[in-house]
Amino acid sequence: YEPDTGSPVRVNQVGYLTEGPKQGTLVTESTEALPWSLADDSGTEVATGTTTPLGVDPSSEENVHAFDFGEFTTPGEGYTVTVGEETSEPFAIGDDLYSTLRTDALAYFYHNRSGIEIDAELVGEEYARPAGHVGEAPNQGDDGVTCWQDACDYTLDAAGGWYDAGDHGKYVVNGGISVAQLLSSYERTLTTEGADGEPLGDGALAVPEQGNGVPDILDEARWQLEFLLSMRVPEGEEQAGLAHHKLHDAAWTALPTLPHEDDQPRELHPVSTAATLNVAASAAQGARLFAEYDADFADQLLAAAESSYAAAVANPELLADPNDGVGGGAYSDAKLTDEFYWAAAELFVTTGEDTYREAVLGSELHGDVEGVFPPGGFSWGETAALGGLSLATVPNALDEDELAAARATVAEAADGLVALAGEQAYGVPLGADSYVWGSNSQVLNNMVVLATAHDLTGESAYRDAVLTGLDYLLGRNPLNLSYVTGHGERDAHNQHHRFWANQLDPDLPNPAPGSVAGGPNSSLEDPVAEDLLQGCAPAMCYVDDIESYSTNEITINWNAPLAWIASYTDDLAGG
Ligand code: 9MR
Repeated sequence: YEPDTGSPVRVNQVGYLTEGPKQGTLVTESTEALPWSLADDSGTEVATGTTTPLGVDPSSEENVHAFDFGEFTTPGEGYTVTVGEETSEPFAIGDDLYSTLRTDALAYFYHNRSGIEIDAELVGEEYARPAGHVGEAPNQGDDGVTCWQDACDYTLDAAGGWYDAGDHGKYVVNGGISVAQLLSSYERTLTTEGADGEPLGDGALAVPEQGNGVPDILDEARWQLEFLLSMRVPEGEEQAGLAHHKLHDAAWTALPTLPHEDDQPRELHPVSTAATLNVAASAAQGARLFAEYDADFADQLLAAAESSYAAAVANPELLADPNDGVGGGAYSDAKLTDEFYWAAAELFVTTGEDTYREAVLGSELHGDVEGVFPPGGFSWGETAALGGLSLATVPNALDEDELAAARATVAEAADGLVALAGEQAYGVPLGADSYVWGSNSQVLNNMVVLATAHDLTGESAYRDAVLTGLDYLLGRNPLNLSYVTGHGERDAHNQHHRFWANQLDPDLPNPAPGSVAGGPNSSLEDPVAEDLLQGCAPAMCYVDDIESYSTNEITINWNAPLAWIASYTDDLAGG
């Protein structure tokens, strides 16, 4: 299998901000510097320079050069870079390049709601579909779900929430980080000068709650927060206060299967400390953001956060079984210091209470830069960063020195990531050894750390590393591919999804615009990847095939940081 990588001249296929860095990568056998030429859409040469040979890039195992046209600052569309006989994909230079990406990335969540009809008036005929898992045959409803293997004798009403990904499972551990990152996208607009709340506000997004006086991004977040609350064991039961880890089908369904066509039994899987802490953390954050709009809901969130946290402290080692992966992902996680840190931090920011202060300051992670911000990126299983970022950005009861230290931790982590990105031929803040399942979200989460450092300090090096990270995701990469559907000339559009399955059934749509693929995964963890990608260089272990779930799935916890970053980038440009 030889991937079609198109032109060896690699650029961000969406475009470069007028005053931002503008770099590309050339794949060539040559070890000598080569002349490059930038042309506008009429083909007129507008800038020239020479490439910088970089040698063999470990992420692609190819010989590459970099080129830099950052000094060119004339907005326009249809620019191309040519080296010798080879010409890049076209791209724009300008400031209003990323507002559509923000809206599209956020639309992903409504599209993937469970328990509600997806309305043609909001998404268009192509993407409209009946409600899933509301108990209409052949569906079972998530409103009266019972425990797997009869492990409990109660039922839960766990309707609603978002489907995880290509499958129809609903998982608390990646549900928590996803909703937290939407909440943070919004919270950033309250705490950061120059961040614009309007594109997230009431009427800004295509959601059914438009016009209710609440910012649409909070409406979207609430859809998931209500689900997370509903995954808690009922009052009066022995395990009350703890949250079930996940709810999903008894067996994996075939592709394609629309949500309302799923005929599998739906089952609640056991409680876990990690799930309980995800509820605690995200509900604590939600409580402070909803206070202004719905005090009762905010109170309910805070009470749930506090009792969940207490239940987790009392039951600190209830781990999800790594082998519980039939019909749904396992999402098992054996290290919970980070979830404890995150939940304590959010509760502290919201309440200022000493218990949480002590838990934060006393955590072995507090002040441990790489512990809180792993250089390979934070994720659903490494969540301390979410707490670290909130402590540094949201007004809270830390004293001046403690706050300065929390901020310094973010800056120090970002310094490491700037250096890391600077070492990569493709400018991406991810090392060649870090291409794991969902690598694009590891990149995005590193970009969130960088962007936050930029928000806090105004240092342009942080901003530049965010933007070169975006370049990587949108086409300046070894596969010459934009990993975001509908954005860029050569885009990923066959991601693993049970409804957006055009590759298998021409009557079904491709993924909606703004869906980010998991990305290269050097571990080859599905049959298609194993078959096609043996021996691949890390950043080339990817195939845009619907069956390659380990390289090409889409999920809420990958689209959430995309939405955060699109929002940051659009604000940066004043868009
Ligand atoms: O994102 C998850 C990744 O970190 C794990 O390595 C992988 C294997 O356990 O699972 C990923 O999550 C998938 C989940 O298990 C099932 N639904 C789709 C998720 C994204 O691929």
